[in-house]
Amino acid sequence: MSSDWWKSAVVYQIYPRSFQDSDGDGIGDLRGIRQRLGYLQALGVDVLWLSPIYASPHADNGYDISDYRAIDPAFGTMGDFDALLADVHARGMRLVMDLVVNHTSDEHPWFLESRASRHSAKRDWYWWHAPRDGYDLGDDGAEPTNWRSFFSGPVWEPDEDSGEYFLHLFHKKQPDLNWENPEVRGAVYDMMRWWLDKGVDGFRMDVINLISKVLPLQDGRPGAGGLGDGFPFVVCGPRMHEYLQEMHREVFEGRDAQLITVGEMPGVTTEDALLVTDPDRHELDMVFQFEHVDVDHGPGGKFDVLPLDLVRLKEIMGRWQTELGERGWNSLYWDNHDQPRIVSRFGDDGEHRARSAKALAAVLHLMRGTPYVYQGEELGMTNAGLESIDDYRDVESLNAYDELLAQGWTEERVMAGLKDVSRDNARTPVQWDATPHAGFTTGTPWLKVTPNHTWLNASAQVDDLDSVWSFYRALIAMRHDDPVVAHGSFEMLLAEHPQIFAYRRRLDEAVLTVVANLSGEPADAPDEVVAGHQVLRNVHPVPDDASGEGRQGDTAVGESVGERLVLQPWEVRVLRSA
Ligand code: TEU
Repeated sequence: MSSDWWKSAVVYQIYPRSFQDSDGDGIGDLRGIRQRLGYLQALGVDVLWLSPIYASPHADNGYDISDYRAIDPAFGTMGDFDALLADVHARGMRLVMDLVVNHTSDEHPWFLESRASRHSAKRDWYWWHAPRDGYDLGDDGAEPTNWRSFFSGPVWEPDEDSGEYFLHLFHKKQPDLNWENPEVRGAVYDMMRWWLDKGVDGFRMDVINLISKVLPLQDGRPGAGGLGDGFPFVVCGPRMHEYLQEMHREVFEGRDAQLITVGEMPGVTTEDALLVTDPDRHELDMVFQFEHVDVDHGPGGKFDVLPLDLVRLKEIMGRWQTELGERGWNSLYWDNHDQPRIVSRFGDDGEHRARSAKALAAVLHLMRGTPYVYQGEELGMTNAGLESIDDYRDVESLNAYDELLAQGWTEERVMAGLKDVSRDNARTPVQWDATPHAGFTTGTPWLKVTPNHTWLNASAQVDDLDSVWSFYRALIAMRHDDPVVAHGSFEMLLAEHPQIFAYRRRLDEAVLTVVANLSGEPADAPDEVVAGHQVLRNVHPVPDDASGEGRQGDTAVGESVGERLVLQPWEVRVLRSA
């Protein structure tokens, strides 16, 4: 096994709460995941990443952890976990844990002890600060800095008992750990070794680029609602690389060849990502950057949604390909549990749902980097279409609803924003079949199942060679089987074309060309992009067209392509030569 095996691997993200329920309580669980391993193996994915399954009060669906070494009862027991890990390994796949160590739950014993008194031995494990000079605790403007939390409101929460504030970049039930304190780092590394000793195969590290803060803490530029922007003082802070290198030494050294590590890094630049992923620097294998999914954020923030600017999207994705180049390594993703569904976002979830899902999948999967498939993406699952605020569950959405109304947005505008980009769009239960709760649960699902599950579901797709699922399976197989996909160089084509996303990969003599029409109108592809034989396409050739190949599956091979190509709406072709 080479030490960069993950360059030809595909990761599948499971959001356990919404994947498969086995006991009828409406919440997915570990036994449910075990029941579906055959499905995942058939899809061909190599690695499973589980969103957090640790003990948690679930203020943020498990991203608020109260015990890093226990399984939350909603998901099962440690026995269930051990059985799952053994089953995953027996099927030749690997299992990656979510590591959430920028913050803990406020119910974690570390925080309880820290909070107990100003003189607690663990006081310095979190960020405690007195009110601003001249102010009393709880006064307007008394917070130590003016920063806005990712989940609305100030990042500082007053603690009456000790008369100080604690820092939480996310929810007030997610206090930030103080990584400046070496005891904190030691405790985290110890916990990580404990999981690796159990046999897990790596970590996806939640907001790991926020662990080093610029000192002293200082006010940010004021924005909407009177709060300031703390982002510049917490993103990729001064000690981040030092911490990641220390973590590597303390936790991964000697066993990193078998592992996969990916850092979630909002706001990361290509320069920092290159430093993190340069193998000689011993930090992480890859990072999740956000630029390509922030492309539709308007001046009013993520709920102020802009139409897709394809040229800009290509500029971003092409730049990440080029800048990480041969030295660094990209993670490739459209969907995750924080993002709306890609087919509803950049595709067409109406008439051309399947075709646009396939085109977007091909564009992503054949780039240089490790692709991540988020549960249901392989079916072309759509946004949730929730109509009432009462149907939403996500804390970010619920807080934003209150905040934006208070800022003067109309109810209609807020609800439209949530419908487009709420995190709940990705969190609806996986659509396994056409039965009442989509085969997800026999009870009442914690979040509504999307009504289109009656026809959009796994059981309708797995045996259909033309399905979105089969197309994903073909793309995953290409990464395994064709070295140009895993290792080839990248060159963007037609950068300024307003409809077509096209690029070329090269390895030795092999040339792979991807040309996709990411629009609902036909598009003319210039001759320069048309070369080689077709290895994948998402549109049926008509029986008597020039190719003479007749009707065949979307995974058609060997069709030769003429001089000039008019791509149908959302058509993608993948061509290969040598
Ligand atoms: O997300 C971090 C992050 O910066 C964003 O994705 C954020 O959740 C939101 O979408 C901003 O609009 C990670 C986890 O993936 C997310 O689920 C957690 O809520 C968050 O960290 C806190 O742990």
